[in-house]
Amino acid sequence: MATLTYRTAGESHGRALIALVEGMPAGVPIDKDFIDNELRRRQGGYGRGGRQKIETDRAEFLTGVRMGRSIASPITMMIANKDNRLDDPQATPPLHRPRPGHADLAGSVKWLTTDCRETLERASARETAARVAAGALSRCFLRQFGIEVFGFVRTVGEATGQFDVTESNWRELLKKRDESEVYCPDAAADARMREFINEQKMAKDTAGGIVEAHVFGCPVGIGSCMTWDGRLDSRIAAAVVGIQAFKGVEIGLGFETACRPGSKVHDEILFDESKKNTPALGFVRTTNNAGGLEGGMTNGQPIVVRGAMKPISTLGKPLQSIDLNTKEPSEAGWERSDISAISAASVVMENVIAFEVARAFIEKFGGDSMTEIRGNYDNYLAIARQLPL
Ligand code: EPS
Repeated sequence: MATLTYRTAGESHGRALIALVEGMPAGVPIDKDFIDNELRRRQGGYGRGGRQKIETDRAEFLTGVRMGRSIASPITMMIANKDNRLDDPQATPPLHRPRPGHADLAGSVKWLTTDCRETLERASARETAARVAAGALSRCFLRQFGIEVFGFVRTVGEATGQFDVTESNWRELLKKRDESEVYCPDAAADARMREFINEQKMAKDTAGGIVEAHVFGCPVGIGSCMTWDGRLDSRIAAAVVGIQAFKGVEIGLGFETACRPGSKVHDEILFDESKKNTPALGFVRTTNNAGGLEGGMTNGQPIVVRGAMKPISTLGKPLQSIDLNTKEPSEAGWERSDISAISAASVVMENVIAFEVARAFIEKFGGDSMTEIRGNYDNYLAIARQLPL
């Protein structure tokens, strides 16, 4: 049995993006429409640039799937780039004026060139299409165990969506999110967010924001407190900050926990016999400030994660920079870009979190096929319900 992992390949204006997923057990029904819908959602949102009008992202399965099911061999998905011009020097001219905030300066020096293009092509957030494909694929697996992920935009500028997410209202909120242009289920906040993004557009500036994701249906005990990198919160944090332009991550109450006394932070434990047959095994909390993770393990409550995305670093009114060839002052370069990609970022974050949950789930209930994993999962819950043994 292999560990569930993924790698991506591809440049923003190369032939295609590739996601290679290894360790997916045999027998997972692959919902290609769901994966393509996540790719479509990633392309959407308010404040996006011209590229998304060119592309129609779809996952083409090259390997690992037979008649709609995984067969345990590595799965390769390809997302073709219509705007594919990397080998045309006229269409992709060198860029010598690094954009503050982008990978341009550090990457050019690192790879010993003054042409930022070779760095920016891979650093571009277009690569997140491949991450979304891998994450959405992992959700085909998670769904078999009733685990679902819901992501949305919480804050843009001064506007913060005013709503609580619960296990009973999230599907309703999801409908509202899908009606919102910014992917925020609070219509009033959505309007103010659009206004803020419009203001940045007029000012030739850009906008970031805060995105949030909730994972429902995890059984108690995924992840481990035994090693730092076995902790599910550490993996989720790495996956979130690993998304282009993300600068911060919070789990549950996050930074706010540092400012409160313990009695106002920790979630008191109750037992509800009527919920004994759920993946939470009947353990109930009065609050969920821990965001579903204690000791790096799921505790049966929903996992709650927030990520902070900085504003896009390609500004219509460029910031001060230098020309790498002359070291003379110069305005930063300009490339076609977005005013805001916060809506897309919410889709990326929910999918990379899903992948980490699926990876940890397979580590715990390991098996080569869905049948074997299902048996291990059911057996674990049955034994856990009988505690003390
Ligand atoms: C993106 C595609 C890119 C950018 C954006 C995200 O396309 P292009 O550079 O051809 O316009 O719009 O990338 C960045 C924000 C970035 O900093 O590189 C996409 O598909 O998400």
